[in-house]
Amino acid sequence: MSALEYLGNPPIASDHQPRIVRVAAAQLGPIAKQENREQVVKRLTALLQQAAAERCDLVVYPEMALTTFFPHWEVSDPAELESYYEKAMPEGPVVRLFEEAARLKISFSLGYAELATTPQGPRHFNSSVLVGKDGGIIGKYRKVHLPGHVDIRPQDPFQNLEKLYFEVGDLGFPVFEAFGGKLGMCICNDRRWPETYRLMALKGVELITLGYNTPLFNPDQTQSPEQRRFHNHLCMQAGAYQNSTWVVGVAKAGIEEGVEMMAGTCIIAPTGEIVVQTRTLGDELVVADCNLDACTPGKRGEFDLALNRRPEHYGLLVEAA
Ligand code: CDV
Repeated sequence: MSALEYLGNPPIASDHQPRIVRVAAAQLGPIAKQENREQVVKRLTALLQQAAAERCDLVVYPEMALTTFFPHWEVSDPAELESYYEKAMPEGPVVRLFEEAARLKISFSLGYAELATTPQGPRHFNSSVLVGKDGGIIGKYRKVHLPGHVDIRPQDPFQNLEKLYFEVGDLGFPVFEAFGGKLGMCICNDRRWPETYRLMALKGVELITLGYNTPLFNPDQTQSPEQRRFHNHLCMQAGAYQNSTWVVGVAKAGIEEGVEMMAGTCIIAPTGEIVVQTRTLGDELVVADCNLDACTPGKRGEFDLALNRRPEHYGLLVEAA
């Protein structure tokens, strides 16, 4: 009996091909303010080529992978601020990343700062795209859970101005058909909220790409770096396990413009276990074969959401509390 059948699931067809996606988590070291797109795209391309040499299907890059994490700073020069956003995806040197990925027939997800031109005016989002092996965009996500503040805090060693520089994403938590399965995206602080994973799990998600830029210290919190590292993995592992999905969490690491960033890039199985993890604070690739069928025991077993969830009782529980 196979692992997929032990929970009383229907027998697996003998001609069933396991749906294995070979995933590369592409951690980035710091990106300096001075580093331009050209230079960053070179680094992304080197990781892409390494992933292709390792026969990967999908490369996952961090949140805002094209620039320094500018919400850490008050940017008073409007031209400088505008330079951090992409007005189209792809544009400029980023086109070459798309072309190289298409040439190598490798898919990727990429976080970036988006400036959308709409009839209502410019709109700013912290976004990511999932790009297919042909270089075409499969789907887009805009970060929903924006941490931080809108006011400048001169007493702090660095800022967290995401609420100032971005709007809350307006696309919900979509799930896309890819690799014979269902893929979703979320970004950084989204990983700390159970709703993020559950909303995608209700649509059957099997692999979530998740880029993050997380300082090892937070100016307004008292947690130790050890606790912050623990919480980083805790929320992603819980999200994977409780929703029977792969989670690919990819960090910006090292000291970026004086801010020490948390590394800990990892690929997490639907059991909640970390399968691979980076060891450095720089550009580094880790690879795992993610079998989407490994989501099935959980989805058909204890986390069969249709069978075992009790949403009709949750409202009553909230009122009684
Ligand atoms: N970029 C983020 O979303 N960072 C947040 C906090 C630390 C500011 C995070 O949850 O990692």
